[in-house]
Amino acid sequence: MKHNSAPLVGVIMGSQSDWETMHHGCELLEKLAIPYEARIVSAHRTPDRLASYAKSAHDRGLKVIIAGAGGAAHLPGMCAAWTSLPVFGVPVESRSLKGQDSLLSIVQMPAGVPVGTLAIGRAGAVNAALLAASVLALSDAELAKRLIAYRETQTASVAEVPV
Ligand code: RP5
Repeated sequence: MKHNSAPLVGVIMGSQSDWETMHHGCELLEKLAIPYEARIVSAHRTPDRLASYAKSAHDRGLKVIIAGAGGAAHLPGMCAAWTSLPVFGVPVESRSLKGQDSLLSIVQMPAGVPVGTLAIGRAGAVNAALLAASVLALSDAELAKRLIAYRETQTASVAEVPV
């Protein structure tokens, strides 16, 4: 992690294989100078690690959790079951069902335990980071400026004429 300050965003994923997707969000958090941590936490293979991560997240100073998983993607939902911090879920594209299984596993939470579900794959990872930034920017004026600048740069980078 490039930032020395305590992490504000926890980026968790079910497997090392999810990093290929989740690193896109982490790169954006770094670009916006948001302190974060990235951890492998599996709802199925390391359930105790998940419980302890989610239950301690608030007291450790995290403000937002981004959880990415594929297939039977229970990580975001089970994380949300253990914490009342905002949880954004990123459906990782699975080999067999192209991430539709991941999406449906994450999005259909029962009323009372919310997960903000993003798009499948890289777009979801990037937008989860941007949503985390928006949440943090509500109480951080400097970050709000960086977020606006990011959007302005993005707008300016779109050519009018295709080549
Ligand atoms: C899920 O199973 C992970 O989130 C990952 O997307 C998927 C496959 O995991 P690996 O078999 O690649 O470790 O738990």
